[in-house]
Amino acid sequence: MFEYLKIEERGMVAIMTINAPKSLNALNSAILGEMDDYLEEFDTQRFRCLIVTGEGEKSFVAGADISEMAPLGPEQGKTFGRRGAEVFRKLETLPVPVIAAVNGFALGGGCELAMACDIRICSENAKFGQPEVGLGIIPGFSGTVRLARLVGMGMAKQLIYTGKAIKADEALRIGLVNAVVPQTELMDKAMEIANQIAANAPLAVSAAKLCINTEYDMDAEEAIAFENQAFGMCFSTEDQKQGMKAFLEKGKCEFQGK
Ligand code: CO8
Repeated sequence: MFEYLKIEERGMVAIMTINAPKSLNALNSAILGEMDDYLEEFDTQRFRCLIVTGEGEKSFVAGADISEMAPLGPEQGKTFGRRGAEVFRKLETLPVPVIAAVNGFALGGGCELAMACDIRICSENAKFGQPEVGLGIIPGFSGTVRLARLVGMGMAKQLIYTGKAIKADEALRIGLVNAVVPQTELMDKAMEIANQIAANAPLAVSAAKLCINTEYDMDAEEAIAFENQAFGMCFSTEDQKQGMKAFLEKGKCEFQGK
């Protein structure tokens, strides 16, 4: 059982809610530790998608815990940053897709958490930003790495250097989120996408995630070869046989993940 995480299971979809609304779900070491434990034990056979959200209607995650960071020295700061970065990397490399359902503030470490997810959707009241330089630090949970990759170098630099937050519609415009919906529809929308993913062949979805993540850092030749390897692997699965058979027989396939 967790103190700061609420875990819900809806069919083949798991929902992880960060539950520290008094501090707007700010991430302290304890929360990061629980997230790490949860991801370490995550059952990728049973679940085909994970949704990450924050408790309440005000905040997804309002950053790393400033009260915990305030007294840190350089080595401790580095350790804290590494802790968050490692947990977020686990999310990014989880074999199943992760959807961030951003239900309010996604600032600092909250924006970085959302960016470690595969897909981001948000409510109309969401606000995104990297306000760290206003606190004398830089984004330390891989925000300088992922923001530029998602929205381009120019916009990433503006957001990080100014520390100014942007609203949901602007986040949509620059490609930081995939969709904006009313707060009351946020989880339904997240579940809709999650169920669409869950209906597909899980080994293929997982291979696609691995390919997209890995090939990003490769040159074109290497990336094409990597994809080809994974493509070949798909033909060793039962899902490929059943999926194509069902298509040819005009039926529907219930993928087994084999
Ligand atoms: N850390 C700790 N406590 C927080 C945080 C936070 N990031 N955000 C909010 N809280 C607390 C407030 O202190 C307040 O507590 P209390 O009730 O005890 O006074 C409570 O949550 C409610 O917050 P507010 O009263 O401030 O609510 P408002 O609606 O007035 O404002 C804001 C909401 C605008 C979100 C405001 O709370 C805010 O600006 N929060 C801080 C946002 C921020 O700067 N986030 C970035 C933090 S730095 C970071 O994330 C770095 C990540 C990389 C770390 C690298 C490691 C070295």
